[in-house]
Amino acid sequence: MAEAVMSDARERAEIQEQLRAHNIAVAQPTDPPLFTAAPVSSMQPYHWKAADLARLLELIGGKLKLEAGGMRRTLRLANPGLPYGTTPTFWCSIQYIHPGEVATSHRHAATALRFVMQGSGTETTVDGELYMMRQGDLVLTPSWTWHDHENVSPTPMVWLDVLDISLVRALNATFFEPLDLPRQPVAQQSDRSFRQFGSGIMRPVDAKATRLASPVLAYAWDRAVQALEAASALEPDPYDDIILEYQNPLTGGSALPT
Ligand code: GTQ
Ligand code: FE2
Repeated sequence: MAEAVMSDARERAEIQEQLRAHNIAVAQPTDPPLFTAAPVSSMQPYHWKAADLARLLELIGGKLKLEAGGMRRTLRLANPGLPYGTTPTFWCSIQYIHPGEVATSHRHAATALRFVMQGSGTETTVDGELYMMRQGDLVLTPSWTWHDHENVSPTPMVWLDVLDISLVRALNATFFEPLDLPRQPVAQQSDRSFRQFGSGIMRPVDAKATRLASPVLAYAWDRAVQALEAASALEPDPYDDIILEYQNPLTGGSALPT
């Protein structure tokens, strides 16, 4: 409200009292403003320290079964200022998977991305395309794509999951479907999208965007490092130094729409 105290404040309070039974309200002097000059969030800065995360990952890795957590074993990074999520749009979780374990197949409206933090050798299948995840890789699971993970390496693997579930929840657009098989059939050649687009400088002549998300499911770390090393010889930005972003090779835009 523009004026701090409304001259009809007493009448407003009385009317509000009458309206309450009908689930109707009138603006009150004490209401938080409907519109703010810029976005306001109760989200708080918070630093989750690597040493704590490592210890807590070993704790859940040793004690928590995969099954009880919906076939995923994760630490969820809960922002202390929010009722839900790491940010108003994202949930970040760190996933721990033992050798031989299968995080079974499902799909959801929420889009996910994963950064492999530790270990190499988990097979992820996304909509029939199999990819072997290695440390440092970025792997995308666009909205409503089937996905499952199996650690076929001899050591545990850890990765960061970032899902836009806070956003999807705010839009009341949550959908989820489990597959009736632990792993989906592998329908296509492995690494197909990476073989098509992974060079980053060339693409198939007839390639057309069929969805908002990038057609590339896996952005390999060795390619990302090559790009960064090449760029490191350039004049640095005074604020960002050398900074590159993962792109949708068909549009040049963001790898994921959200
Ligand atoms: O790996 O599919 O951290 O569906 C949260 C939800 C991971 C996953 C999470 C998920 C997944
Ligand atoms: Fe998932």
